[in-house]
Amino acid sequence: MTVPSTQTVVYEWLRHDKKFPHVWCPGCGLGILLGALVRALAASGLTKDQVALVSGIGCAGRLPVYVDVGSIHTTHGRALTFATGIKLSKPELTVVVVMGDGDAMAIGGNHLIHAARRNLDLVAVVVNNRTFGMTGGQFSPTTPMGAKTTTALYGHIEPEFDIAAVCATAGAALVARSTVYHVDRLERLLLQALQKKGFSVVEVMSPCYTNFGRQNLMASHVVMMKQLKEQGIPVERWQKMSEIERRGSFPLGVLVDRDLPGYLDSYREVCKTAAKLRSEGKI
Ligand SMILES: Cc1ncc(C[n+]2csc(CCOP(=O)(O)OP(=O)(O)O)c2C)c(N)n1
Ligand code: SF4
Repeated sequence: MTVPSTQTVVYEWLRHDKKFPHVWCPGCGLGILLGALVRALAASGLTKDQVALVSGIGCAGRLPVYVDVGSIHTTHGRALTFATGIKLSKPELTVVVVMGDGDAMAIGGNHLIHAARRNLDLVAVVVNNRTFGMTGGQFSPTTPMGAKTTTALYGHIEPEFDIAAVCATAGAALVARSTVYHVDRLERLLLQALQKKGFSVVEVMSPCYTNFGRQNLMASHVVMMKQLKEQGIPVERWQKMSEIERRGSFPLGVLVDRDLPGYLDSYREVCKTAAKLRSEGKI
């Protein structure tokens, strides 16, 4: 397959003449994710009318606004419920859901684990900047213990959720992780998720200097990017490391890839059975 040039992708896939400049802070990782996502969409061979983008509320939730496909910017924590409805009524669409860690794991945590359990054929992109970025840097379920936030001035006292591990345990078909520093890997993983049948989760570690880095006395967004570069270890290498060596780092790449029965197939069977019984006057 020919990979289109970046310029072609930008002109074809972004609402470049309508929605820009974007709202994100300088140094935010969301622009890098946006670039990687549209390049992966272009490389997937899908046309724009075959894709739907869904998001909740938050800085990450703004992302679909910039992409020139059918998109819906819904309510905080409920993006997966809208995406489920879209997929059930239009199964031919590739439905991509973009959420922040607060959106996906706090208010929307319930929906995330059940979407994974059902193995709905959706792509969930969870941007983990370890904080509630849009609302000013409150702690989220992925804020590391000890970190300072506007709601944990003396250091956060809760342990953090591992998004990828939660989704893997809940039953997702594909679970992958990258950072916005590792952009080539991110693009490849997004493409793999787009092509996977079943519930695919891509966790994207991304810096929020404005509302997380500054509170934790990091000198700049560049320092945060360097930290992501060092913390993200390819999973093949990470598996060979000892517990001590793993401290402070996380694995990158495909963490789970399995074929599982999907909700859509079972749902179609139920619809067929119901239609048959109705036509026979049995219900
Ligand atoms: C039902 C509801 N509760 C709370 C809010 C306020 N709110 C808007 S964005 C947000 C947090 C966003 O954090 P996250 O999902 O991590 O995304 P980020 O902004 O960091 O990308 C919250 C709490 C809301 N809009 N709706
Ligand atoms: S507040 Fe944080 S997450 Fe939101 S745009 Fe700024 S840097 Fe990005």
